Amino acid sequence: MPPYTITYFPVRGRCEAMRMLLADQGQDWKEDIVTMDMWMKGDLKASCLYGQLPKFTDGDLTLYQSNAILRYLGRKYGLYGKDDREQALLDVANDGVEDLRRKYLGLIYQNYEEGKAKYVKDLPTQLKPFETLLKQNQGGKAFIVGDKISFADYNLLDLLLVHQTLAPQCLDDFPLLSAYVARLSSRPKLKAFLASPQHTGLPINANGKQ
Ligand code: GTS
Repeated sequence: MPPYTITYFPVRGRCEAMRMLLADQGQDWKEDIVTMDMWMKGDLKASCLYGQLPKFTDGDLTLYQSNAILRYLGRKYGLYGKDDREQALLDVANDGVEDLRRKYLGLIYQNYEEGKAKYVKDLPTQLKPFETLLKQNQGGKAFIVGDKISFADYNLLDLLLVHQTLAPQCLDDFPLLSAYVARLSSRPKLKAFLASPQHTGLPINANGKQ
């Protein structure tokens, strides 16, 4: 039995970055899939700390909050920078990913039809900071921070992949981000995961919009 269980709805959503991290680090995990019917019964929601999923367990440790889970796995597998300075820069990057993820989720779940055109038009402004961060680290040839992959890289990669689904050309004017997506996606274990039914068989979002 793998030590980890991800309890979540049958979507990639806020869990795909942690799945990518685990797969790339050669770890197994169990999926505890919660359908909307199960969720609507209310018992599980009532038992969750913030009334929301994902829930993540590592043996007898239960965690909520997708970014806290990513950071936990980052610490556990040495994917959280080599010193205080790198950790701080990783937090800067990951908080930026969270900000854009919230905007993306707002579009998907609240404003897709009316808001998509403007969202896509404004996307270069939202993506530019990540191109800047990459450039600041070894001219963009490496990871978002430092010379080792981090929890924030998996989170950023997922965010960029979902945006490429939303707007396939969105990285065309960002050569460093384009190369970064290609480079990370071709890491052997990550590549195998991204091609597997575990990834391809799940919708990105729960309402069918992407
Ligand atoms: N800050 C939380 C995190 O990062 O884990 C947000 C979690 C969240 O919004 N969960 C949603 C949920 O449980 C599902 S999803 O948006 O992540 O897909 N919704 C059901 C509910 O009853 O609130």
